[in-house]
Amino acid sequence: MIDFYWVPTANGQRAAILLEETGEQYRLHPVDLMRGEHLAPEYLAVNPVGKTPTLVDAETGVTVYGTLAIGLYLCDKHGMLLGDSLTTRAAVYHWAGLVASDLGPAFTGQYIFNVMAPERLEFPVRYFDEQVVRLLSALEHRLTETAFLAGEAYSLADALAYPAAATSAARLPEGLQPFPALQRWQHTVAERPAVQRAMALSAEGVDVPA
Ligand SMILES: N[C@@H](CCC(=O)N[C@@H](CS)C(=O)NCC(=O)O)C(=O)O
Repeated sequence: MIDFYWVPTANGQRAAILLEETGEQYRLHPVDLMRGEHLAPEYLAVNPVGKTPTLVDAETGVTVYGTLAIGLYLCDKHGMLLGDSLTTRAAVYHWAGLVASDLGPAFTGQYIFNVMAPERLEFPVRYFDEQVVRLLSALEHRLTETAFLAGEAYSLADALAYPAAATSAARLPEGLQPFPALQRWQHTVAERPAVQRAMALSAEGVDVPA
C-alpha cells in the first residue's frame, strides 16, 4: 500500500496517472496548500521539502518526492513504460526530463506571474508565456513525427506530459488550438482508463490552485 500525498494540480495528476498505470494500491492524503498544510510539522515529517506530490511505499519502505522521481520509481518497480532498448529509454528520459525540468516549471512561473502575483509585471509575464509556447512547440514538432513522445509506444514521458495539455494549457488564451499534433495526442492519451481514473480523483474539502 502506498500513502500518496498530493493536491490535484498538474504535478499531482502526473503522479496519480503513474500510480494508476502501474496498478498500485494507494491511499490519498490531500494536502491543502492554501492553508499551508505543506509546511506543517506533520507533513514536513513525511517530506522535509514541504512540497507535493510525495509517496511513501510501505512495501519497500521508501519515500519519493517529485513527479519525475515518482514516475521513474514506479515504472522501474513494475518494469513498464520506460522502453525496452537503450535508445528508446534515452527518448523516454529526454522527453520526461523536458516535461519535468522545463515545461512544468515554465507553467509554474506562468501561473505565478499571471494569476498569483499581486501586481502585473510585464517582463516575467512575457518571459514565462514565451517559455511555455516555445516548449509546447517542441512537443508539437515531435508529435508531428511520432505517435507518442518517445516513439510509437505510450511511455512515462506521455504520462508526465498529459496534465500539461489537459490542465495547465487550459489557462492559455487559445488553449491547445495552435498545436494540432498535441491535440491529436491529447485525445489518444485521454482514452486510457488509467488516465481517466487519475484525472477524476478529487481532493474533497481542499482548495486547489487553478
Ligand atoms: N519539481 C516538483 C515540483 C512540485 C511542486 O511545485 N509542487 C507544488 C504543488 S503542484 C507545491 O507543493 N507547492 C508548494 C510550495 O512550493 O510551497 C515536481 O515535479 O513534482
